[in-house]
Amino acid sequence: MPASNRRSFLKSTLAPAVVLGSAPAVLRAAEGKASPTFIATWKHGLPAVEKSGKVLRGGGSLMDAVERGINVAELDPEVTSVGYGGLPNEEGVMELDASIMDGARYRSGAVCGLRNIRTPISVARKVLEETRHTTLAGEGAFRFALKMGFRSEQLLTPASLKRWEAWRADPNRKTFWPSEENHDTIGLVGIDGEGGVVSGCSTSGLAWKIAGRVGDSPLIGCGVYADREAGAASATGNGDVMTNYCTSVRIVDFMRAGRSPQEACFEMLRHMARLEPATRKVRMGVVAVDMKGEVGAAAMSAGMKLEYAVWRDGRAELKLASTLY
Ligand code: SD4
Repeated sequence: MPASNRRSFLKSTLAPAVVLGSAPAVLRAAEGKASPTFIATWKHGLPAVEKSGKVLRGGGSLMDAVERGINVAELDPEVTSVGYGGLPNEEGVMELDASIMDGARYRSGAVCGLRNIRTPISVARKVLEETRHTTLAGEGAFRFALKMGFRSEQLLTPASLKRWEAWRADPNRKTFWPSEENHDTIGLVGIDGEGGVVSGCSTSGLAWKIAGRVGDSPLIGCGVYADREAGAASATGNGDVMTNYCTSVRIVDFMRAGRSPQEACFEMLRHMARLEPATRKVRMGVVAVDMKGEVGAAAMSAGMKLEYAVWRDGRAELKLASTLY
């Protein structure tokens, strides 16, 4: 049956479902298409995926949807690990990392150590769209952002400044000489059901990090990866550890080999724990989506309590990821 006839046949046989508002998903499934799906890390992922869903439904592209979803967390001063209102490095300066990968085109854009710009994911996207580079860092990334029309703004809120001052004043404060644990990046991955797949990530990095430190979030294959043949993944947690395992690309490769997103997330964490048992105690979590719109999320240890948000068919919900240990 030609596709157009098939569509009208399905529409007529599924008429009651149309009334209930669930027909689009049913129709898509019957036509072998996945429903657009977004999954994002942490509680702040919930308003982010809601925004992504709205943008896609409003006619935006998948790249628009992922970027603008992440912008919600970046611009929220209450989210102290991403964009405006994040926690600074040990010198009291905010240095932001972000990346976005379009798995349909195998193209990505990233910024590292970006200062004074509230929406680093949007700058990362500009790197992808407007240049032939993949990654810009530090001062050059900032000047590029200005050329692209972004405004130079203060990133510290009075609350984040106060927290930095309290940390500095504490003679027993923990530092990254050599190790400290804190976290909470936004990683947001999605498919549009039309073959598009995107992974994006944005963070202020680990609080009180050494100036100039770059985490896993802006590194393609680590913080993000997307591949139209398999799906997409993103990571959150201790980037100094996760970078060594190229977390996201490995999850995508596990999906390519036939694992479900959930199995692929666990397989990745198991792989790390087997190679280096000490990683079992490290805070890290991962999320993934495959091209069918199945999702997965997992954290290494029960101590992490990784919440994640899923958007599908116009509904978003917050869930708690399963843990390996
Ligand atoms: C980093 N992975 O800079 C980031 C921090 C993070 O959840 O994800 N926190 O290492």
